[in-house]
Amino acid sequence: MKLLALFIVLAMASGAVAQPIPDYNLSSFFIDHAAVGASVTVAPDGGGAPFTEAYAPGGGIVDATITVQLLYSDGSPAIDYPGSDLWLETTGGGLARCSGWGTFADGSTDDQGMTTWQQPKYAGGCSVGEHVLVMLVGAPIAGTLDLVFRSPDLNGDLDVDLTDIVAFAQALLSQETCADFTNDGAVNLSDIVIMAQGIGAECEPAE
Ligand SMILES: [Ca+2]
Ligand SMILES: [Ca+2]
Repeated sequence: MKLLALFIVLAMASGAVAQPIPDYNLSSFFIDHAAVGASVTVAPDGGGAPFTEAYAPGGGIVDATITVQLLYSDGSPAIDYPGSDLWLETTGGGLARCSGWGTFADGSTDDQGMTTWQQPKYAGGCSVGEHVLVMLVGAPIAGTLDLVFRSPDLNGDLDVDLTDIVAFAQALLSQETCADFTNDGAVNLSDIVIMAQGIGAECEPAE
């Protein structure tokens, strides 16, 4: 018995008593209907916009907050589940995430098993033509979202430098949609402003 007690104490101390993984099919995620097709601006240093300030197709600001609800296989909510076990990816890999933590959920789940993506994420690249996946401990929860990410880090190497400025200049001429940060169908002055704000950004975790 003493040995068992010791084992339990050690297991608790080392955090080895892991929470079970929520159900990948019962768990779900959504965005507001008005945010379908919206574009979220991201930068590697977190200098992009919050999801509440996404650009609707055709232009205009829309709230594209992603909400996820984690449920266990018995239907009960996964409460206080760590946000660092949840992150965003896109189906074609166009969203480049700062290693490991760039697109984590904003925080742990609440008493309904819910948490959100609302704060600016640490990412780059372009996911036009792709769909968003919500990853749970390395595998996707069933479903996808029709939401895109655009970034001044046009080539997705998580550093906004001269290469991206050259790519943006070319996109201005060719009207390449990845540089249409404002999602209004044209690469023009408002996109240049966003591009300029992003110059120099690289992956830096928040304090
Ligand atoms: Ca880059
Ligand atoms: Ca634009």
